[in-house]
Amino acid sequence: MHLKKALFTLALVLPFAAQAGGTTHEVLVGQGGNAYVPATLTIAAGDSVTFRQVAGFHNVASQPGAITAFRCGPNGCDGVGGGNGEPGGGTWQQTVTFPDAGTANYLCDVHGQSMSGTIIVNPVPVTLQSFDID
Ligand SMILES: [Cu+2]
Repeated sequence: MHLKKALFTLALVLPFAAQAGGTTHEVLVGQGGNAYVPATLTIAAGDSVTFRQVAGFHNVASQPGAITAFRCGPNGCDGVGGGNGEPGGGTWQQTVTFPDAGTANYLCDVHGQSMSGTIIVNPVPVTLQSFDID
């Protein structure tokens, strides 16, 4: 009976762990000049980031070693539905999901290192609230 209770508790807890990710965050592109705001954003694995250009002529391009590779602009993202991540003007937004924990540094292909940002992806904590096996 105690084993059954433990299995039941696990079944209740795991769905909550799976739902811990999935939040969508926002980075403003070109806010206040050639900048990303916030320049450093910390999220959880499974979360997404919407890059939303408000002014200027930019894109977002992950750098080598990024935990998730992406290159996005007004025409979409490289390798996604025929889009491409070339820089452009006007207002646009693209959303990137980060399934794995790690770090993704990115910059603007037009402005280089003077316009760069970092996404820090934390692992999703798994907490077992009750565990009881005899
Ligand atoms: Cu730029």
